[in-house]
Amino acid sequence: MTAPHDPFGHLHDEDYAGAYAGRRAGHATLVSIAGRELISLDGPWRFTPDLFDEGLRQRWFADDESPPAEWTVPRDYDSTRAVQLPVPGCWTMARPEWRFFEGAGWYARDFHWDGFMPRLVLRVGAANYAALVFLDGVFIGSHRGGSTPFCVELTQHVRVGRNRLLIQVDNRRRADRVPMHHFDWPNDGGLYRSVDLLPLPDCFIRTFSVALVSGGIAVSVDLSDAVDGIAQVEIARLATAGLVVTGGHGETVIAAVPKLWSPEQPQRYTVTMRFGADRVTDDVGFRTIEVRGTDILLNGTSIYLRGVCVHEDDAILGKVTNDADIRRRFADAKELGCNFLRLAHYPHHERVAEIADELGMLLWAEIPVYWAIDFDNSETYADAENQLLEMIERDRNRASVILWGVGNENADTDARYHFMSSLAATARRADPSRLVGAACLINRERFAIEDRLAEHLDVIGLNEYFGWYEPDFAGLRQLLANSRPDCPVIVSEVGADALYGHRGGTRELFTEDCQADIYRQQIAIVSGVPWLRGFCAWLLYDFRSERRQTRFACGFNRKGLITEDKASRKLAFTVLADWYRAMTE
Ligand code: GCB
Repeated sequence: MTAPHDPFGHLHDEDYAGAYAGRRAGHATLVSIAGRELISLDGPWRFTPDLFDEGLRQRWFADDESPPAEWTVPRDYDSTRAVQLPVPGCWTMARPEWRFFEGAGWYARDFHWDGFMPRLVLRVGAANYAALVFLDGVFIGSHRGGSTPFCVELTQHVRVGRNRLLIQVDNRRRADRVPMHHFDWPNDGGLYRSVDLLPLPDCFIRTFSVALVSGGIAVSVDLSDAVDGIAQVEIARLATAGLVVTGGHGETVIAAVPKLWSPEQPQRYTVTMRFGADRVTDDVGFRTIEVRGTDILLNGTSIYLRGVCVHEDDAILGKVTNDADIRRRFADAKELGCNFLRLAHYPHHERVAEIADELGMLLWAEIPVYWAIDFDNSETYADAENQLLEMIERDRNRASVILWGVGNENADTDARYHFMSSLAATARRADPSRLVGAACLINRERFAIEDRLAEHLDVIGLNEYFGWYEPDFAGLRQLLANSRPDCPVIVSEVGADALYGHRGGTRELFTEDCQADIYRQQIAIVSGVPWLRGFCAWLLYDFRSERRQTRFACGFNRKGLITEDKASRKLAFTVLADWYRAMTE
């Protein structure tokens, strides 16, 4: 005899989440969308906030959608009555009462599938922070990491006709996450990048890469299944080749001499890869990036990185961005005289690197190994490494990306050393064609740019706030005099807060005058230091930060050179623009 159903069982079940910890999507399940026909699931979804995790405790995802008149037991969830929210979107920006909601949110929508292709994959552009996917009541897969895409295959469960998709997104800040619970940007929740279906043939191209190496262009392909065959590669106007695929993987070097991509001449070639019934295509630039001694060489020529950092933040849309917003970002950076952007502090939208390829801008892309990550925790490491590999997998064909950043301002402990040197080794193994860097802290005892991690990096990032957090510039002079780096150093952050329109003396904190003067003094001290190969202002736009609550900040980090509405430039913008312009004259 089976035990009668206990309607109160879920109230006492604290292991309710265990069943959904597996089937984890990650870098190995990511499918390239380059040039593919996608079925967009963007638009209105039905949203229900779930502060107490009732959705998992009570298995909301298993409910049918019968009308209340047909319910036989009471329910706490009715997706047909939920609030309509746009995807991409952040629930934190949708309603004032959800602004600080940190918990689970359920997104639901139907889609129609007519079965015109044998396989179907769901791709989520980004869900902050963790996600669980359910199709018609069946748990399909999970993901963690708030800024990288993931794919789960629906083929086994999708029906021809109507299907109901539920995605639970959980944005709780936690000590073991990446980033952990303490960071200097907003914690938006939601499906804030596009969600798509990928109709695919029986065997499909999962990923492919193309990169300039000595001797030609290295091409590789990975298929969905461990089959043998020949993939065809075409680099328009340059070369075609057959690629022998064994066990689902193929790689070769094609002898070819492409015109090089650079910020001045962002030359790209259309690369097409075919295998069986599948085809992907992408516009790819070819360039080399390397370090020699303390120099950075782009296409063999020494380059100084005239940079600015930027967050992916909008005072109205939150973490959501779009082409117009991205293009404005690049237009502002170009007017500042930049050839380089640091994408702080997590992977930005994939369109950023695509548009940077098109417009000619160099990028530093990083994962949120930020401040005091749980460096001793192997699960945290696995999460960070997966985010790194997903970012590399997504953007590996982007010429604009020259550096993978593996962390920011992490105290030099043994645990951090092991954690981050492993990340650096992983980045190098996964992608030998780019530089690896991190924004480091300085050795405060010897007051020098020294970090044990440096031996694993190509470039040291130096975050320094002399003039602001450390008012005396003598410290900066001393630091530079004490340091003998044997690899290039980039000032990866420098700046000061200023409220737009607040004017005063050059020592009056939070005035535009003070911010501008700090840049003037910084420039006078750092210019001419031979091993400093770049300067990255913190940062292009003011951004939301609940850590900042003075009368000047009002919930914003005001170190932008431009206001949070991306409209008004502060005095410091011109100071930096003049310096960058003088460098190129
Ligand atoms: C830093 C952090 C950055 C902060 C910035 C600040 O060093 O890397 O994320 O926002 O300082 O404004 O204090």
